[in-house]
Order: sequence, then structure tokens, then C-alpha cells
Amino acid sequence: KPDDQFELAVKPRAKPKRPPMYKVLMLNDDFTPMEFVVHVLERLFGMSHAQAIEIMLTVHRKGVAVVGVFSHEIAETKVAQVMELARRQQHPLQCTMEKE
Ligand code: NFA
Repeated sequence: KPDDQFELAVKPRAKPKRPPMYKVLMLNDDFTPMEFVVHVLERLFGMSHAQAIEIMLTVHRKGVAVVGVFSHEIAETKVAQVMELARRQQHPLQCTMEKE
């Protein structure tokens, strides 16, 4: 029939999906200085000083907090940068990521 040539073009297509997003989490410990955590949050997560203090205190009191939500690649980079800064200063600060 005349419309046969169009049948391929109307096949159901997968819905375009937003790429999954990842929460970057910071974990509390008893040794990393509060000021270092504040510095990391300002430097790597673009937070104001007031915002960084607030999030640091949330981690300190609750044990963990989300410090940002990013694409997989950006989240991996942020985690690696936090871990590297902490390692260089010999602080036990831990940072992880988790699918939203
Ligand atoms: N609990 C740490 C302290 O009392 C501060 C800290 C906050 C460490 C957030 C890690 C993350 N020095």
C-alpha cells in the first residue's frame, strides 16, 4: 500500500529520559576540623561562608548531609576532589555519592 514507506517512522520510541542525578554526601567524623570542612564546601561547592557553616554543622550534628546534586561525572569529580584535599591534609573526611 502507498503508506508502507512510512511505517518505520512511526515505531514507538523510547521516551527521552533525563540523565539520572547523584547526591554528593559528606560524612561526619571526630577529627576533621570544622574550618577545613567549611573551606571545602566554599571552595568545591561554591557555597557562601554562611551556607558552608550551616551545612558543615548539619553534617556534624546529623552524621551526614547532601552537599550537592550533580550528573554522574560531575559528582564523581567532586567526590574525588574532596577526598584528595582531605588526603593532602591528612584529615579522615569522607565523601560519597548516591543515585537520587
Ligand atoms: N565533627 C568534626 C569536629 O567536631 C567536624 C566535622 C564536620 C567533620 C563535618 C566532618 C564533617 N571537629
